[in-house]
Amino acid sequence: MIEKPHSPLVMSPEVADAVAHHAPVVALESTLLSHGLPPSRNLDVARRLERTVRDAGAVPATIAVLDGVPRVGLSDAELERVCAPDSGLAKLSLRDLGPTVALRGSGATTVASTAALAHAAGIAVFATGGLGGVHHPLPGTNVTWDVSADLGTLARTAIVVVCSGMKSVLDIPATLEVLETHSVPVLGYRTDDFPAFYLRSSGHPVPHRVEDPAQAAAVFTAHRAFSDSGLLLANPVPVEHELDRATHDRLLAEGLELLRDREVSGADVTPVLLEHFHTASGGASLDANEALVLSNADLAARVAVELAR
Ligand code: PSU
Ligand code: MN
Repeated sequence: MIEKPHSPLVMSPEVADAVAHHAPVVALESTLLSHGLPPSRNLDVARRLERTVRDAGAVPATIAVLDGVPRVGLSDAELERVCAPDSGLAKLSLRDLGPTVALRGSGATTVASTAALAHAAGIAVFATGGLGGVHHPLPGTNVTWDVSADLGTLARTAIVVVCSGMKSVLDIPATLEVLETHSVPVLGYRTDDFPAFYLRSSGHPVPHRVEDPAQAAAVFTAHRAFSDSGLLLANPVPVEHELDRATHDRLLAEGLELLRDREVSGADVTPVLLEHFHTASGGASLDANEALVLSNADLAARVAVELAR
């Protein structure tokens, strides 16, 4: 029998101390920094995310793999490295962690790999922008196998993921069905509609709604008595930063065409699409993306504070 090896993850002293004392901690992912935002803005957003978590009373733990070491909590120099235009960091899903550690590589972590590392470190709350999900089938086919590992990971990782739904490029009803199949509770934060990242509503209802961080924390605590799965807390983009629907629909149609023309597939789909939105919207989608991740970091910190009571 092969024994399960000791986890190679390394926590920053501040995060290790907070976890040891059951103080509130919020995990933050690095793919949205390195692959989701332009290098002109990502470092500023990274620092503001950490400040937002602190201002709400929790300790931020940004996660990435650097030189073969999964790091939970980054120094400012490490944050700069993740955000550098020439970082050359790979986008690491959960399946890439083992190879990257063993082969001494580096990379940014997605929702799947961040959730797994955060949970292994003893962190219960994680903030991101948008969850990965089920893609639409390619033209001429009626089935897709492009289903984000974010879903499978949430199905078996006890963590609260605060996000603004998923990008409208995905098949949202199909993604909600997969979450149901895996018994992942989906909570709308002060909304009855599941959000669609740049837009406050996807047109699909959420099964449950909560009004404040204490209710979200109470739901997670109750859920854990029955299941080891995660929980999705869906927080719509702040009203004043929502994209105009017509602009959104135009950018999405163009983006899908671009994916087809350039034959983009797999892990490159999300970064290519986000970049198209950011350049073609004259920065409006960038403002929306920043505003929603900051709002999610704030809410995640408040939920972490409630869980730590
Ligand atoms: N939220 C953002 N920007 C991003 C992401 C989330 O605001 O770039 C990333 C997350 O890391 C998520 C990934 O896991 O997009 C989804 O990638 P894929 O569709 O390849 O599973
Ligand atoms: Mn995919």
